[in-house]
Amino acid sequence: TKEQFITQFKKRLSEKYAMGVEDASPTELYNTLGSLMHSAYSSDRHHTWRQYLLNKQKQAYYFSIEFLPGKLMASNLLNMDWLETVEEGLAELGIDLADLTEVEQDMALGNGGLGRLASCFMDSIASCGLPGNGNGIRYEYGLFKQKFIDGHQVELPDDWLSTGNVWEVRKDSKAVDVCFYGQVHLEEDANGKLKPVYKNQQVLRAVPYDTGMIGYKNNIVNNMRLWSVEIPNSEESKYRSLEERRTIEDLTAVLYPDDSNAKGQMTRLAQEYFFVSAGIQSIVRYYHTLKEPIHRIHEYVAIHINDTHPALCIPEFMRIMLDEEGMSWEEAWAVTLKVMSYTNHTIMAEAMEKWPIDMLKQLLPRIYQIIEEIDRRFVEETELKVHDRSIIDRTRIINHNQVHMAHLAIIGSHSINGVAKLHSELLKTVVLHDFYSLYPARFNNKTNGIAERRWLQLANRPLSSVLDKTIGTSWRDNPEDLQQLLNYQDDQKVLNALAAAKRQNKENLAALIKKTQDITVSPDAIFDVQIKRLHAYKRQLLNLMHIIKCYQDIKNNPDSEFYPRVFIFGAKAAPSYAYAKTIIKCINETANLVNNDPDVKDRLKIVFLENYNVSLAEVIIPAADVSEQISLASKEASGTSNMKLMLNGAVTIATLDGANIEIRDAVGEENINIFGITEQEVYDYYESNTYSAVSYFEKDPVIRRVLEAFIDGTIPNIQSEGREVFDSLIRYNDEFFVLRDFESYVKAQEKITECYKDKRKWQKISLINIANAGVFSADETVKRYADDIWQIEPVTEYSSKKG
Ligand code: H2P
Repeated sequence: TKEQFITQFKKRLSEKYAMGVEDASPTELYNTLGSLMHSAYSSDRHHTWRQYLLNKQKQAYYFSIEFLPGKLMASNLLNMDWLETVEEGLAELGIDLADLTEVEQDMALGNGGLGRLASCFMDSIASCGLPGNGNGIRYEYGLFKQKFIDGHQVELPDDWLSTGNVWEVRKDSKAVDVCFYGQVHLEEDANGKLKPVYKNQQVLRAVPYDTGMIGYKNNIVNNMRLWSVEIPNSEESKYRSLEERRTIEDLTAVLYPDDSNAKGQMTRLAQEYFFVSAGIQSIVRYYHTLKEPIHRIHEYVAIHINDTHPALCIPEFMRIMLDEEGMSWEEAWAVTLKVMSYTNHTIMAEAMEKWPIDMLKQLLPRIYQIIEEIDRRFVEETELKVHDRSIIDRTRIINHNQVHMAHLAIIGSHSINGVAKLHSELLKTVVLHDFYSLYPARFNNKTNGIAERRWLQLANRPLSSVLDKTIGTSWRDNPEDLQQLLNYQDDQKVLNALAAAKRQNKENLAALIKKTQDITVSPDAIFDVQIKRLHAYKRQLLNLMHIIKCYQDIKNNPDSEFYPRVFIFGAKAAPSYAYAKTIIKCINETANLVNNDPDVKDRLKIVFLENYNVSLAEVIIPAADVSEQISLASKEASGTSNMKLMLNGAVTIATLDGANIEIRDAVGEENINIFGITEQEVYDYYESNTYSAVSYFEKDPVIRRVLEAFIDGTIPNIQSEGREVFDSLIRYNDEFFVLRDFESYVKAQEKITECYKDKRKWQKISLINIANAGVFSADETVKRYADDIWQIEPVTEYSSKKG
């Protein structure tokens, strides 16, 4: 109860800081609340773990190089069912919970959709009562903090642990050794079995930090285990200087070390092996406590390889089965295949990791031997199956002096899934077609989903309360119940209430924009939002070109009618991705020009919010009117901001790409704005080689005028950047068909403005989007993973067994 909470809170504050509420700072109050919550859910964590153990329940382990949970306090409170009590209790003490949650630093151990998906899955897995855990790296520094200086992106370190982390628990007793380098050869042991003998290995200690993943009001607390590197006591004397020690500690210092040089690449590869090896060792150690024979491990353990970064799970698991558990190759391979599954998240070639053989051999000699043997057997087996030998060259793991991680992941997994229907289809028909012809049964689709608790219940409380009043509260447990809102699509009272909630969120964002960027925007304007990693294929440039066109229209005809719009961007560019940084600079300089031009009369505003992250997304998304999902068809595997924005009532403008197609199917053609060429047309262009960007430049005066603004001084301070963009389109033939889609994009944008003017029509479309977003709940997605891929089952009768 509220009273109990107040008593406990004061007691804890006094014990921890010897203070009363009046004297405590927000940080001290935050830590007090965090520690109180931590003690409360730790017993559930213990019970959950015991229950899995007693039931010998099969568990899934989600291996991911990225996790992007954002802040945990509010979402933990919600899931513990403490939110209202704590809010009210604190209010009684004169404390605003929002001031405390502000204190928490975003846990940003990821850079985009991939890591955020992993965290949505953690929330959903626990909320569905499923036995599933995360396994990753505890980076000392999260994704860089983005600053804009003179319009350029500057990267500052994200020292997120500097203020402590109330959620994690260091588990020294669960540390394991991970070995690198050295030499290895195989020797026969007394039983005639070949065993590896190592020399000169570097031994490092992997220490786990566990964070409870709390299920929604179900007392289930799973685990996200993140590994940190240390020098083992036995090795201390080898690293005497601070510098030597630092090189070791660097292993888990940063996410995505700069891999433009060999040292950075080596660190990256070492990171991948580090968390894979530590994770698998701890899984196998736990398995032994079940006292089941090792050849049945697949009945108790499922390991998921999230993108290619953890693909070394396959040879590492083989190593342990062969060298430590004494299995034959055939036995070990049979269980490995049953344990492993792999998700592909992109068709962009750059993300299909390949490692030079020499590097792998040097860093991980035994693992390389195992990969060689997997490859040799794959070739041998495939030769018997296929007539066309070229297929072997295209699919084998080791080729042209490189190790292909995606090939390794596919060959060693029983399931390979894409993340939206179109994406999974393209994997089968184009990108991984050869593999599909070899292993058709392994391929399947699992369309991404989002944790609607965070993205609606927590992020958008005004809308949540309208929903409660209109359709009751069942949607909070079962997002599909949002469908009931469809009964109110012509109810002006409900439409008004939804519009008022949107207004409140827009005012909130406008205040944030004023505070952080000192730009005044009017909540009466259309808030048009594009938030995602900065990447050429995601085409922030197409958005910018449209903005420039709007600006030029206003300049040519200052008194013409122009419906006010605020274009809002949030995006980080990878530090070594020069072109993405160029686009940032161009957007920022255009913003400077447009926002300060008196002719514009505030009808057009551009806001590029610095340091886009989960917390910022939680403010932007509820306030959005328009959701920009404008990647070149075929290139965006799924997208998840598209789902979050729709859920919050934004109307989508989209190409037929990724999950946009499924959003269209859910809301109907009339309630989404589709434009641009299809994936088939994209492939036709590739095949016929007939795309000519310059012809659009020559034919279309609007395109010409917009592009000239990049190089003729119209947009100041972008002499080199403007030229670079211009050249990418005209000299290098516009890799992502921006000019091809420009005209239809502009038309779709004009349609949006017309529609927005008709308030009632817009509100109805917005309602239809909210009502149909339930199908994108990550709860449903993880249930499909659980049933089809991992074969894990929810805890049964947990509460009754508890205690
Ligand atoms: C990626 C894909 C997205 C997908 C996401 C999760 C790699 O994320 O590109 O299309 O939705 O994984 O599966 P992102 O681009 O946001 O970094």
